[in-house]
Parts: sequence; structure tokens; C-alpha cells
Amino acid sequence: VEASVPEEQREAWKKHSAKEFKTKDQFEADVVRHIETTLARSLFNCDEAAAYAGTALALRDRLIIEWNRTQQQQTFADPKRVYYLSLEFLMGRALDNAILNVGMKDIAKQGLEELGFRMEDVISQERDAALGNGGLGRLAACFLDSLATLNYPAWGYALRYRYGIFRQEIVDGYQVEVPDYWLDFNPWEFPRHDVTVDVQFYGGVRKYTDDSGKQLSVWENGEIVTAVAYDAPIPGYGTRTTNNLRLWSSKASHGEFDFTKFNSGEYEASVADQQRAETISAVLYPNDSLDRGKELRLKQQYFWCAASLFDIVRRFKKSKKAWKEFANQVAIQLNDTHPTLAIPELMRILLDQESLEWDEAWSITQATFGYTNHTVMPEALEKWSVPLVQHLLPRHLQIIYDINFHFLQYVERNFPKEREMLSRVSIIEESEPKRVRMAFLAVIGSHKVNGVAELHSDLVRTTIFKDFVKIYGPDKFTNVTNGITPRRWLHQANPRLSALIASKLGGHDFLRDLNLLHKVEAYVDDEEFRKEFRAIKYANKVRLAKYTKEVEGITVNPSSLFDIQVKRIHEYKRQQLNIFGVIHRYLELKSMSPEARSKVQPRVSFFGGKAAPGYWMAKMVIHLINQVGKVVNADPDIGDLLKVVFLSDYNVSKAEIITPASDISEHISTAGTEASGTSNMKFVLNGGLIIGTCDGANIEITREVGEDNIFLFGNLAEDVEDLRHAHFYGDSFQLDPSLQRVFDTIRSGTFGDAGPFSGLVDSIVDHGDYYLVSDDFKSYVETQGLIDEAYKDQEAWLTRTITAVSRMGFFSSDRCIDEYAEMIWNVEPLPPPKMNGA
Ligand code: NBG
Repeated sequence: VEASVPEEQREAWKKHSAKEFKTKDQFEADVVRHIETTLARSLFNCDEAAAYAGTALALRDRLIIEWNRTQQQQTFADPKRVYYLSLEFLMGRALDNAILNVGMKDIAKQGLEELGFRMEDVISQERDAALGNGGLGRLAACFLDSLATLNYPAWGYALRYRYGIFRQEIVDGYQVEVPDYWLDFNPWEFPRHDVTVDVQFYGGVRKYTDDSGKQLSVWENGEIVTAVAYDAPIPGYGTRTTNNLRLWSSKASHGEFDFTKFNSGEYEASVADQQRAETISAVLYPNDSLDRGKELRLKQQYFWCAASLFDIVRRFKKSKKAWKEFANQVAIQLNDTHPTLAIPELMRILLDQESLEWDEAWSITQATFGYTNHTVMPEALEKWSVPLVQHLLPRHLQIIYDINFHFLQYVERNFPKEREMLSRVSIIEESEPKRVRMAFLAVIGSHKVNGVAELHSDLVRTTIFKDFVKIYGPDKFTNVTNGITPRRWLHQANPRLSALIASKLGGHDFLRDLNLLHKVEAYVDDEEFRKEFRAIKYANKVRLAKYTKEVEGITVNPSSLFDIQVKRIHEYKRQQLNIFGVIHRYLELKSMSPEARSKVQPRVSFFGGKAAPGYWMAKMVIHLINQVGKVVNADPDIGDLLKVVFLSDYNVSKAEIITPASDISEHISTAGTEASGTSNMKFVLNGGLIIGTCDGANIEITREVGEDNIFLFGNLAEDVEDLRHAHFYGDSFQLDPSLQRVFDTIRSGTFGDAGPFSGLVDSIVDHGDYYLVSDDFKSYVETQGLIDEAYKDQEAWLTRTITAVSRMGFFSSDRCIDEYAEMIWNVEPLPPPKMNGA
């Protein structure tokens, strides 16, 4: 690697090279310098926002030093790197995490105090980087944290959406979407105006013969949009390794506006191109587990894949290695099917630009990619219409057809007696119009395919990719159960619990090796430990109660049982089952004698989550929750016995307040529909128990914590198909009387105009109850009853929660990353960079 500064001048560079703050004084000096110079403010006009900005910039300086060194180190060592392609990274706030990961928590806290600010207030000034919908995007964020912490040379690639996921406001009990202007101030990104890639759309394909007589194709005469890189540092915990997240932003290829058009008076046309180009990276599609097949979305996917692959190939080519080395240097993980176009794009580069033969290009491609599937639900599996792909990406469509041709030939040769299999596994669905099945393309173009929890991976093998298991053999398909980073989801969200554990385990090593938590079990009978554990849970509930009062205006009693369901609103996640259960509870309370009521366990039912803007049913669930809350919370008969709270605008930073405050959290999807879930792990790790179905990672959580420490209910995945069938073809559809009573109450107008709720009720009563709410209602309600009883024995409850926490070591995302590294990527950690004087 060549240095740009000659040997003789390097001394001066070394002498003045940027230094990181080490002491409280130096930290304060950096904060004040940034406030006074970078922000042009002073101690006379420094509000909390300015204090946040100054602190963030001081921390950022430190991160940059480590980041530069890490990148230099990686360039010199040139190890195999991992590239994690994800359209979503739900990062949340960065400052708190950065302070923690560089080990400066105490210094920053004291330093800020000396400057007149409270750390919590400063931290809460930051806007979430909300570049994701839900679990899939948050998983990607946890993975980045683990990759850096474990010193893997890894980059994330995504889009720099100008607007993150919308902000949710609740108006008259309905969800209203408001734009999220998260980029107004973002100190965590670095525009790299020198790192750009021109990406082509439309145009046509020309065939030609080169000098050696070889037939080649070239894609040309398309429209060019430029991708500009924005980089964000990702610090590992307790290590100098600071990895990179590269976000692409789109702009017109000819710059701000077209002067020729401007000069000839076409003012609007001159900026129109710019606007059209910028639209590509403008918005994150707010659909969770639903494919809408929109052209702009396909544009986004290709824009991001093309820019990222160009960048990856450019980096590889610098090393001057032969192409056959590519897959020894590069592992690309496809986070769901969103980046599947990277497969034909790599083929295009290898065939059309590097003139490789098909077979060699294909074996490099397959060896490079791994694909993670995150759902088996048909409505979420992406399929792009062939005419759309033809129009936007004509060369890629040819390549996809060629891939399919080779693949089907292989299948035909190996399974000559199974001709019907050909149409089942073809990448092209013979529909009207024809469609490209992206999941099939991802399977065919990757060397490994994984699901995200054991049950899910089994379903992947036995349902959607059954034929492919037969074709490729079982080894291509594997499982990596999801995990969460304990840095954010224990230490940051629940500092007091983290401190308590550290006090017993002799330090914070468990944050790097979560299996050490098993040692906590030895304290399950230790009175002093129990007392503090209980006090922490109570304090976290008080914190959520305070938040609920301040933000939602609802008073809740922190001594009540806190029952929480926060996640995207979706019929398969069954918030409707929960709210019907709440209505049932309300009706039971109303019909009780005062004497009976006095024995009831008081409870607060918290809900939170966004509905996709076009998802009517999900929006009506939100409305019903709010309407029920209005009635129940104001009912003088009920008082503290039941409160219903909808926490608006659920996001990562709110999850950090909500998660540690649960007694019970709900993970109650129809069996077989929730691939894994990750919030289930977060709640248990923070000392809450679960009510859940036998679905996703709930099953492995049960295996780890023990059946006594979780509340399972409901039908099993293997029975779902029969139950659905029976709804349609069985004798008459019998509703449980208590569910019937819930529906009668809704229809009677008890919770306001029943009109909006008719769809919800009808989907169960008249339209086959696809999500089996009626089948699971009774066991759900009974299990909630068991929870009420169990909670009354506070000592036994405490024992269960402590035991469960101590057994959660398996669910660290560090474990996931080591599994991916070994089974799928074949990459090794690289020792962290050495720092000046370190
Ligand atoms: C989601 C699943 C969750 C899972 C996350 C992360 C999609 C398509 N899938 O159950 O619904 O935890 O992925 O794997 O968003």
C-alpha cells in the first residue's frame, strides 16, 4: 500500500497525529472545543441539544482514530472479509453505545456533570437511526455490534434513507404517520464524496465478438444514477476494532442540476432529474413481512447491490489476486431476499466485464454468497414481475434465465422421473405476468441457506425449499438461531442489573461471554442478591410508569403485573388475541362481587408497535386497543385492577426503557409463523417471563430456561394446517362462549363505533380465522389465569426470573456470529489494531 506523504515528511505527521482523549479533563476540553468552534456556541447558549452535539463530536473523534487504524490494519493484512448486505439496519441511538464500547462511561458521566449536564438528558437528545422495520433490521444492528466486538473484518452495506421508518402519532385512537427527519443532525456519518459508483438502469443489451472471437454481451444506453458513500463507524465493545457501515445515497450523475437546461429556461426540468435520482434512497418501505412489488423498491435493491458489489470488487482487485481467490477473500451474506440481485450482478461483472467463462463465474458466485431466510409466510416472499425486470434490468433478466436454464438442466439430469418438479423449482413462476421467485434465485446462487431458529429452519427445509433439499442434499441448509447483543440489551438498557451481575461475577466479562451468566444461578437463594434484583425490577417499572404518565398521560401503578407486547402490529403476531383477552378480563372484572375483585391480581397491559400504513387490519387492532384503553382506564369499578396502555411510536430507544420493565411479555404468534423473534430474548434477559406459543425461538428459550420458567399455550405448528382446513370444511364453526361474549361486546358499541372493528371480528367468524385466534383463545385465557396465580407468590416468581436470566447465555448475538463465521463464511477474527502508546 503506497503512502501519499514522502518518507522525510512523515515525522511531522506522526508528531501531530490525532490523539484520543483519555482523561476526564481531556474529554471536557474536547466537548467544549466542539461546542465553541464546530457548533459556534458558548456557555451562554449551550442547551441540551448542543451538549449532545458536543459530546457526540468528541466521542466521534475518538472513534475515528480507532476506525482509521482498523481500516488500515485490514488493508495491510488483507484477510477474508464479511460483507453483510441488509436493506435495514435498525441502529437506534449511537452515543450511549459508543461511550460504553470505548469504556468511557464514568469519565463521560462525570465530565458532563462538571460541565452542567446530566448524561441521561444528553443521551436522550439523539434521534434514533430508524433504518428498519422490526426484527430483521434490529438483528442486522446486533450483528454489526458482535462482528466488531469479536474482531471480525466486516462491513455492512445498506441505503442511506433520507427518511427512516415513519413516526407514529395516535390521533383519536388511530395511527397517523409522520415523516422521520432523522438526518437533520447526524454526527455519526461521514460523506465520502470521493467514493462514488455510477449505477445503470433501463437501456439494452448488445452482443458482440471480441478480438479472440469470443461472444460477449454489454449492457448500455441506460440511465445513470450516482451512488455516494456515507460511512458510519461501528465500535466493538472492549476492543479497538471499529468496523464500517457503508450507506449509499443516490444523486443525479451530472451533479446538482443540468446547466444546459437551466440556461435555456427549463428551470424545473433542470432540477427534476436530480429529484428523480434522489428518490431512490429517499424512503424506507414501511412494510414488514409483506411484499408489494413496487418498481421503486426494485430500483432501490439494484442500486444498493450494484454500488456495494462494485465497491467490494474494487477492493478485491486492489490486492491483485486471481479471480479464483475471490471467494477466499470475500463472503457476502444476503439478509433475506432483498439483496438477491447481487447474484446476477456478480455474474454480470464476471462474464461481461472480466470475460470469465460461465462455469467459473458461477462457481465463484455460489461460493461467495450465503442466504438467510427470515420467513416462510407466502405473502412476504419476494417475486418480481418479469416485464418489470426486463424493462429496468434487461441484462440481469437474461442472466437469471441462463441461471435457471443451467439449474433446470441439472435437475432434469438428476431427477429424470420427476418432471413436475421442474415447474415447481423454476426461478420463473408461470403466472400472468411471469414472475421471478427471488427466494429460489437466492437458494440456487448461494452455498449455504439458513433459517433463524430451529423450528423455522425445519420448516424451511420441509415446506418452502423442500424440493431444493432433495436437489442439493441436506447440508446446504442449516440453522443459526438468532441472538441479541448484551451490550445494548442488558448493560445499556438495564445498567443496574448489569452492575449487580458484575458485582457477583467479578467484573463485566459476561458482556463478552454471555455464557458466564450461568454463574448467577448460584445466587438464586442469596437474600441480598434477591433483594437487589427485585429492587431493580421495581425501579425499572417505576421508570416505565413515569414515562407512561409523561408521554401517554396514563397513571399506572408499578406494583401491578406489567404485561407487555411490543413489536410490529401484524395479524400473525396476534395482538388481536391479546386485546380480546384484555376485554375478556374486563368483562370478568365487571361481573365480579367487590369481595371477589379484591382478590384479583392488578395488571397493566402495555401494547406498542407500528402498523404498515396500508395494512388496514393492523390499524384497526391499534384502534381497538386505544378504544378499550379509553373505556377501561376511566371505569371507576376497575381502578388499578386493569389498565390498558398503547405506547405510541415504539422504536429502539423506547424499547430500552420498556424491555427491562416487564413481568410478562407476550410472544403469541400462530405456531409456525414467527421465524424466531428476538424481543422474546431481550425480555427474559432482563428478568421478565414469557407467555408464548410453541413458535420460533420460544422453543429454544424453553429448552434453555426450563419449562417451569415460561408459560406456553396453544396449538402446535404441526396441527395448524388441519385446523385451518377444519374452519372451512368442518361442521359448524363453534366459538368459545367467552370469545363470543367479547365479540358481542365489541359489536354492541361498548368501545365506540363498532364499524371499524367489523373486519377484525369477521375475519375470525366468517372468513376462516386463518391465524387460529378462536382455536387458541381458551388456552390463552387460562394461561393468563395461571400467570395471575403464579405472580401472587412473589418469592417463587423471583426465583423463576433469576433462574431464567442465568440461563440466557445461548442467546447472545456473539454466539450467532461465531456460528456464521465457522459454518457459512469461513472467516477468522483479525487482531485489533495497535494504538499509539497502547
Ligand atoms: C423477521 C421474523 C422474525 C425474526 C426476524 C429476524 C422478516 C421477514 N422476518 O421472527 O418475522 O426474528 O426476521 O430474523 O422481517
